[in-house]
Parts: sequence; structure tokens; C-alpha cells
Amino acid sequence: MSDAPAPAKRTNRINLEITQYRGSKTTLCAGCGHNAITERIIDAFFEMGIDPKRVLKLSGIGCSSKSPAYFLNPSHGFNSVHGRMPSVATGAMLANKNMLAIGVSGDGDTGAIGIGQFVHLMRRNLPLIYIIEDNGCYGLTKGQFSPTADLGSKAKNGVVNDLPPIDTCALAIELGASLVARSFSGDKKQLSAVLKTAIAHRGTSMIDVISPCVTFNDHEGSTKSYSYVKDHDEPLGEISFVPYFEDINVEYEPGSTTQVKMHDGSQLYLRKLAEDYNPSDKITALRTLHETNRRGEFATGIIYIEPDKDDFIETLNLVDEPLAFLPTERTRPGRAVLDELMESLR
Ligand SMILES: Cc1ncc(C[n+]2csc(CCOP(=O)(O)OP(=O)(O)O)c2C)c(N)n1
Ligand code: SF4
Ligand SMILES: [Mg+2]
Repeated sequence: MSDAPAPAKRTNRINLEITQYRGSKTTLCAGCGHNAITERIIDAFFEMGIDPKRVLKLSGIGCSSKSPAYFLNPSHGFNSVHGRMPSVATGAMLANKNMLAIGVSGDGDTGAIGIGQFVHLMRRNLPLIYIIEDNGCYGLTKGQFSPTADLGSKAKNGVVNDLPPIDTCALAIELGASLVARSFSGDKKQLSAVLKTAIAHRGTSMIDVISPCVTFNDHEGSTKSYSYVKDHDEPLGEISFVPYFEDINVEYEPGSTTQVKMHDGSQLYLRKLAEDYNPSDKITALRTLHETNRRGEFATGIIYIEPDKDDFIETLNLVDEPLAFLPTERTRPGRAVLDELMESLR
């Protein structure tokens, strides 16, 4: 037997091992983009040193919405009705604003049955990381076109989609989400940086992740297949995320890099690649989405960011203590208070 000591297990800044960030074994198809996103979520929460017990995982219905079962086992979780995750998230965050909420939805769950809830979530800027695992189809019900399927794209059986898509990023920017990003499940580096930025952000982080469905939408003629997305990915720039607990050691040329200070003190450096891109300008962001879309490309990266915008909790001016912990005397004022109020309205 060797006397060599066993290698020390890697722990993060709160002394937890990566195993504490994992979930149950996936039941999704091998090669599904959703599994790769799960891996990035596990790594991002581990590397950011977030206590899983502070995290609330939410979802709707779909293959994508099963994903929260596969990460952060010790966290709180709620699998809602199809398309209704936003209202559950809103209630939960209003009850306990100290939680860090992450919701996983699908392009069908968000863009079809859940579009009404999605719209109001975006305009409220609720503190929530909202991920759309976007495969352009209803994977769970055998691959029908979803509202993000591109006009003219082909289903596996050869049927051509004759409806224009909803661009969830453009919609989210237009409606008021304060961090909007698009990424690809196969781009490990970019997706990790986007997720860490979202963890550091206070407000709605709407992240559309193109996530190919290998079983129903990975063929020629699909614009959400691995090969199509790899060939048409147009990153807006290189993202360097430096968490507040690490020394800042990024070399950049002023003028070619936008520096953004996040809510928690972390720093984001966005180095522009092609044209001049300003991620804090809504008009530029929307124009870029339209232009890349017209060329059949996907603009990826941080598309829009407004780090200081009031979130829904601030807008409502809630008391400091989470509402869930207030004693009954403070949440149900007695008869005398009601009488006084009625008197004041006379
Ligand atoms: C009220 C209701 N209507 C319809 C369904 C059937 N259904 C289950 S999942 C789904 C769509 C899932 O698509 P998406 O959100 O894109 O997830 P994916 O499976 O592609 O990851 C539908 C229509 C349902 N479960 N509940
Ligand atoms: S059917 Fe498609 S979306 Fe669902 S698990 Fe399989 S590959 Fe993923
Ligand atoms: Mg889908």
C-alpha cells in the first residue's frame, strides 16, 4: 500500500466541494444541449462560492424544465405548471428577497404558453436569473416547432416552418430586463462568463442559450442544430468576469474595452471584437439583434446591461426584513389601525 497522502479535494471560498453543487443523474438524451448548460451552472455556482442553501431553483414544463433536478441538490426547488414559473418566482422573491433565484425554462415554455407571464416578468425586473434553453422545438412532446423556430427552417419530417420567430432577447430588452445575453450550450467559456455575470447582477438576467435537441432538431435545414449554430455564431466580444473576491488582473486597451461595475463589486470587461458595440445602449443592442438576424447569424455574449437599474424589490420599497419572517402583529394590523385609516378617508 502506498503511503502517499490522498490528493486534497478542491473546495471553493466557502469550503464546499463541487459534489455539493451537483444534482441527480440526468434523464435527458445523451448529447442534449441542456446537459451542457447544467454543467456550466454547476461550475458557475461553485466557482462563485454561492451557498446552495441560499438558492431557489424554479422551472416550468419541458425537457429543459427538468434540468434543475440535475444541479444544486441542497437548494430549494419548485417545478411549476407549464409557462407559469414567473409568477411563482415573483411570489417567492417577494416573500424572501435574500434568496438567489434561478429559473430554467424552454423556448416553448417561455415563447408559447408562458409568453404573457414572461412579458410581465421582464418589465418588472425581478431579481432572477432566467434561462431559456432554446432548441427551437418542443423536445418533450416530440419536436413540434416552437415560437423561436426560424422562418423557413425544416422539421425532421421535412415540414417547413411558415411563421416568423419571436426574438426573446429583443423582447426582454424592449420590456426592461436589466441584463440580456445570448449564448450557445457548446461555448463553455462564454456561457460560464455570462452565468457568473448573472449571479453577480441584481435584477432580471434573461439568458437565451441556444441548446440543440439532438433527437428532434439537429438535422440539415434546422437553424438550431450544432453545426448551424457553430457556423453562424457571431460573438459581440470577449467577456472577462472578475468576481469581487479576486484580485483584478485584466490587461485591456482603454477604448476597445467596456468596463462594467456589477452590483456586488465584481468587474466585467467586454472587449469588442468587430464593430464598436455599446452594451448599455438599448438602440444599439436592438439594432445589432435585427442586423445579425437578417444575415441569418446569432449575436452572442452580453447584449445589454444596466447594472444600476432598480429591481422589483426596490421599486416596491419593501421593508428590510424578508416578508416571510415578519411576525403576524406586523402583517395583520388590528381593528384600531383599520378604524384610524377609515377615519382618515372621511
Ligand atoms: C398546460 C399544458 N399544455 C401542454 C403541455 C404539453 N407540453 C409539455 S412540454 C411542452 C413544450 C416543451 O417545450 P420547451 O419549453 O421548448 O421545452 P423542451 O422540451 O424543448 O426543452 C408542451 C407543449 C403541458 N404539459 N401542459
Ligand atoms: S428530446 Fe431533445 S430536448 Fe428533450 S432531452 Fe432529448 S435531446 Fe434534449
Ligand atoms: Mg424547446
